[in-house]
Amino acid sequence: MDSFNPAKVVKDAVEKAVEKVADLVTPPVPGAPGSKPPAIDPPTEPQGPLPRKADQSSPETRTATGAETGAEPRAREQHGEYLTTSTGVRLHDTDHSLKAGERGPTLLQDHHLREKITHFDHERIPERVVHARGAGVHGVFVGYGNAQGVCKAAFLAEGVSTPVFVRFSTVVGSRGSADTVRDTRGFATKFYTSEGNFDLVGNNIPVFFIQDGIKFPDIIHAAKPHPDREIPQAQSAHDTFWDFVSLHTEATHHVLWQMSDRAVPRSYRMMEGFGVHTFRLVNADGETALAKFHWKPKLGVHSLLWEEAQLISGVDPDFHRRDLFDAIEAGAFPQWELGIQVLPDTPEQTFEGIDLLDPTKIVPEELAPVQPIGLLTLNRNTTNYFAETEQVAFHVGHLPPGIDVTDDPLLHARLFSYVDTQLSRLGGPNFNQIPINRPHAPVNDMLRDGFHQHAVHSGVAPYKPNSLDGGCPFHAGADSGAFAEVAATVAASVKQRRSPASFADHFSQARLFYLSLTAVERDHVIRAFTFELGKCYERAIKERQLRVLAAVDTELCAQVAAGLGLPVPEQAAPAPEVIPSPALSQVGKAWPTDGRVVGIVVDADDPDSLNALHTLRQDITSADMTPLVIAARGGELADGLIAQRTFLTTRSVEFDAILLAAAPPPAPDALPVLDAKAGVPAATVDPRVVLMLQEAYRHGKAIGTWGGEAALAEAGIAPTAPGVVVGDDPAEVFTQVTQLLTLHRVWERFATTAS
Ligand code: HDE
Repeated sequence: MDSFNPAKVVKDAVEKAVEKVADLVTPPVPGAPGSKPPAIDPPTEPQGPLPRKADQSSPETRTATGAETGAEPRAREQHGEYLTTSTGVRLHDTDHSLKAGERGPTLLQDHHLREKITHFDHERIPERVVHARGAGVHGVFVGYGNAQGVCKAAFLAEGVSTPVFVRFSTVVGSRGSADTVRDTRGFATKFYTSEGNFDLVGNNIPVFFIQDGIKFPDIIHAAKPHPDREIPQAQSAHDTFWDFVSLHTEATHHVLWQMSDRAVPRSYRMMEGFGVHTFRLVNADGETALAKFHWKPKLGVHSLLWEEAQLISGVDPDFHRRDLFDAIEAGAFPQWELGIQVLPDTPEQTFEGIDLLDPTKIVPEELAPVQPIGLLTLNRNTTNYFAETEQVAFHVGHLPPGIDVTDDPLLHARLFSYVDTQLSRLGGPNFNQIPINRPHAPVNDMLRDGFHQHAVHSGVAPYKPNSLDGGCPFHAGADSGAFAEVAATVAASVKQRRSPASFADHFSQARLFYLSLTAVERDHVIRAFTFELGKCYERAIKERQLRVLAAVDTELCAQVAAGLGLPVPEQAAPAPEVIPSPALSQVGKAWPTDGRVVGIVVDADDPDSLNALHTLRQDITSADMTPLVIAARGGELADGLIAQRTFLTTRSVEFDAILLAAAPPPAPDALPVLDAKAGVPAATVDPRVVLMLQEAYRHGKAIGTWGGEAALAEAGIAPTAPGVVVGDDPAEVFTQVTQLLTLHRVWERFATTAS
């Protein structure tokens, strides 16, 4: 690897990309539905469509064959002042069908009615069979240039800026399921490189359930809702899932991750991403190396607590989407460094005894450091969810010259699946011509016709060899940017349905992961197993899974067994010796706080508590965080000061930290009959505020106050408790709370049971 200076390389290119959005007027609180607030009276004057919001973008206006059109991005949006049919004929009425008289039957000749209803009937396309629930945004990737020694891909060259589209997702749930369920998250990136699209279709967990793609339908059928009743939705806490994984022990390492905090991220912005498989990199001299891809979030890796995740599923099922869109709208652009672990391309394809073709194994960072090779900045929201996020089609076979696949059997099944699935999902073979999928490199294929063909191909000879079209298109040589498969040796072998013996180790890395966690994180794993198995009906399945846990760690097994009220099974063989990898723990480091949400509780009737708020809100916004004022009632509380939340509408789980400007007395609606949350006993302070503080405290969140000590007292929180800041000056209190936020949670508050 060449030496490099990320700060220097990125400075120009990212600032240049971000400059493009400098005209963004950051609204005080993100989330406005449109670019202009509506008037109360219905509009009467015809006008063209309003401009889109400043934070929004859409795919570049490329042709279906990748050429620049020079057209404005809005050229693809609807335009004109009047309602038309889909063929541009103006309409004078879309509210009444054409009938034989006011009270008569509807006429078959009403072609506008038929067009409108027929189109509506076909608005839905099949949701993704896995990863149906997702959120996509636009961004830019800038290469540091230091990877060129091992990889010739042009987008990794120093300072090269490449547009990207990223889609985050959950795996198990349907398109309308909640965001904060316990699940693996997808992290799929489409790089529109000058050499064609590169799709890095990864997850936020570095290992997978299965070693061979032929088992994918089995694990997914087991994880999806039971086929008879179609429940539970978006959950692994049910019998079929645990039935499968307890029998199929190669899933154990992934299951350990899924029962850890990684499976309930605080935000998409705070997740790592992993390519999972080992890829093969090629440099300009044709030399090869093996590599694993990592995305490292600049904000660190942080998670929700399980209770928070459950509450949020009800309070705000769109929590992760909203968080991503709001952060981008507020200008707190999330960033990740792309990193690679570079490993020698030896004939055995192992590293330090780890089989690199086994996707249930990691290479600990302590053995092979992750070297940053570029920076991803997500800076634009989508303009239309369906056109962009629903229609984006990733494929692990979209590879630029310089990046090739290895013989990982999981990867090979994926190379088949991703095109195949688009044929039914996107309705035909031309899905790469949909705007969000169009490459930014010239397309000169000989694929022709098919449903929804957008290209208008010229010539008469879409075959090779030909002379009628002048022999075009020509093959490219490696020196003219062709993708050429690495001539890797395939050992002469016997055709068989078998895995190598090295794939048989199912427990050592599961144990390595568990032992790499801090005590509080291990506790969360224990509770997650107890919760999920506790939701299973069949005792035999729980007992079988306990046997698997015994092979991972006796303490883990014993604690889960105790929670389930079941006997602790004998350990069949001594637990494998492993060396923990501290890099796998999330706890203990300080990180930036951009995009965090700070709730400020005020007394709407106490002008003193409102005075300092204008400056405080400004301070919070300047720190790239979002302040939300919480009061007994909505609307304007003082001059220009709006309450974004009320005690009725909010819950502690919306906030990363809570500031108390007062101890507001019970509001008129503080009655359980009007708001069930008001059932918390309280005397002088609104019970919803007391509940909010108790939850925030229990969830290890920072709490700061100047003037709200009485509320702390009613919530039973000592002013000297860890992570509680009491002062006179709001700015000073906020500064200290920010310090606490850098650690994500006040970890001292958690008593642990794991050793
Ligand atoms: Fe996928 N996967 N997958 N997968 N996957 C899909 O493709 C599949 C696997 C991943 O935001 C599908 O377009 C098979 C591993 C992500 O649009 C489908 C196997 C990893 C996304 C498919 C795997 C992933 C998908 C469904 C076993 C992490 C969402 C719709 C061999 C490295 C992409 C679609 C998006 C989506 C098949 C295993 C990640 C059916 C057969 C391992 C992030 O083609």
